[in-house]
Amino acid sequence: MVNVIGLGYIGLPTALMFAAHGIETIGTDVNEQLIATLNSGNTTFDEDGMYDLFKEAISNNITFTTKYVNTNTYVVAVPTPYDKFTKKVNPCFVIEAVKEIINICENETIIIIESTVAPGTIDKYIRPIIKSENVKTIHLAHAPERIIPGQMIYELKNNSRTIGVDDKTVGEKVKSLYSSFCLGDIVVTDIKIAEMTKVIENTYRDINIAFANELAKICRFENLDVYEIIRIANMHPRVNILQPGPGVGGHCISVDPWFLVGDYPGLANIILAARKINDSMPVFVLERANEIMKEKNMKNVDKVGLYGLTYKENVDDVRESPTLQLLEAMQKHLAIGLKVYDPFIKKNLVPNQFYDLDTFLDNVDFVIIMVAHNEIKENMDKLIGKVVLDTKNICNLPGTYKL
Ligand code: SAJ
Repeated sequence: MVNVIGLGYIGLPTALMFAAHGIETIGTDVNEQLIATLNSGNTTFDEDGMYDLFKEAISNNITFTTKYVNTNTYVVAVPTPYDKFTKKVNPCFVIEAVKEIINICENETIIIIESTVAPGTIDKYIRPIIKSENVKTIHLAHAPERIIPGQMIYELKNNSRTIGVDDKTVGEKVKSLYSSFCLGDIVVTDIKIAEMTKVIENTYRDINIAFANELAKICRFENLDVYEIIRIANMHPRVNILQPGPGVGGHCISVDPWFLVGDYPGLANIILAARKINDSMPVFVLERANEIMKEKNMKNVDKVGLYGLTYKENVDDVRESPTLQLLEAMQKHLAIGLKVYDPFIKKNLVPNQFYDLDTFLDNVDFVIIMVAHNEIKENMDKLIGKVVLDTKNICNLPGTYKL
């Protein structure tokens, strides 16, 4: 039996996968409301294929509870909150979860940590807790997730995975557990390598996005079309440039590289430069918007609207989102009255937020597309007659401004 601790974006689909593939699974979360929702037959967020997977897991008797259960295999997928000022991740919830597990688990237990942690965290914070346990034998494993929001269920099944362990036999056991649903290669290595690999995967992507963003700035200076340049360059067999955008958000790519900058100051130079470039993009959008307003002789910020609040298209996650970063930068300039709308955000998060596309558009003359949600792609005609700054290169209406 496996007890999955933490039923958020990673823990829930992982628990459902285990259960749907015949592993006896109990999902645990401290959030009573979340457990009540799951027990009432509803999922707590939406992803392609999620509901079908949920139904399969239910028919295989998955259980959801607020309590930790007595067993010998645990998967810890609790949040690792990030402090944007210190640039450090706080492993407190992982530590708490491991302590709770130690109290209740059987002898010869495996604790698999899926939560992303800074390299070295397991040695520094988790091993000492395990060592303090002198009655039971407990093994640690690190199995960092790799799934991308928007395609989580598909990637959970098809991506390859890394399993970090101290001992090969434990590695084989963990590998066989994940093989229940994972069709990709499963590499068994040691814990520190697994920690570092996870962080550098996201850092690699951050650096490559930063390159695209820097190109966008250079091309703006030269008045060249960056998208056309990237399209042509990518026809070279060994070139694959990513897309520029209004910034990098999410809890992973904009966060993990800072662990390396923090731990290896003086060595992590490209990594730091990339972070700075990506973090500068919301202000670059703001400057671009100011230029356009001057050109159009628009003085009223009240008539400007940001389309999109989430960190990327077709998800409902706003963590570290470029739009929130832009709004934060704007507050410093006391520009009040800017309108905001996102079809995925139904809760009030920011001032002047709208909940319906038509009403939002009725209230603005200048639309800044920050997120390439399908909704706006399917309703481009509604932008006719507006001034548009398209930071995602999705709008082909004549006169559209780009990054
Ligand atoms: N972005 C660009 N240009 C691009 C691609 C992305 O500006 O060409 C922006 C997005 O708009 C978004 C940010 O980057 O703001 C990150 O989005 P993403 O789709 O690249 O990645 P995430 O954060 O949703 O998921 C990443 C993935 N990591 C890698 O691709 C190396 C995923 O596989 C990880 O599981 C996830 O981080 C995680 O949880 O660590």
